[in-house]
Amino acid sequence: MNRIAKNLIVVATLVAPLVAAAQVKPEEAIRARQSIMRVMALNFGPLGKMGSGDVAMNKELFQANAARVEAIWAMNPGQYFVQGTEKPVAGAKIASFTDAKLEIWSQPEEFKAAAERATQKIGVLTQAAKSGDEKAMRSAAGELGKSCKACHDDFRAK
Ligand code: ASC
Repeated sequence: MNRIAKNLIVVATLVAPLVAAAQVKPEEAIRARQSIMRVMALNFGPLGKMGSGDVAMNKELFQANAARVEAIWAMNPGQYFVQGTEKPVAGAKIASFTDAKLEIWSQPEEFKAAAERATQKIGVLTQAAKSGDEKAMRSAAGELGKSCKACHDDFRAK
């Protein structure tokens, strides 16, 4: 089987349980992933700063934001990187840009692995937040931030 066929199967497997998302229009899919990631950034931002020590630890804020990060990630932004959304939609009121790199579609296994690493780090963050152990909380936020950055470096345009 050639590489393109293989990649298509991987993409199909990724989106198989997500038929509803696959049926949204490209414009809506781009909008959906951008919206989810924007809300993700709003909630992760303070966690990253508490993790690095740039701002003082506020346990309640940390725990609230960590719970939101888990819930937002459960919206599975990856499902909106469907075929046909590699380019912005010309003339669209929304989705007039996308920072998605073509590597998302040419290296779907790597993209999926990066998403799974984030899922794993979010699991650690959730546990740390629940434990209330400040050192574990800071470390988990730092580790998640690294996985955000690594995926953005590979799959998001600068
Ligand atoms: C954020 C944000 C990102 C990541 C990344 C982590 O808050 O908007 O893209 O964290 O900067 O290194």
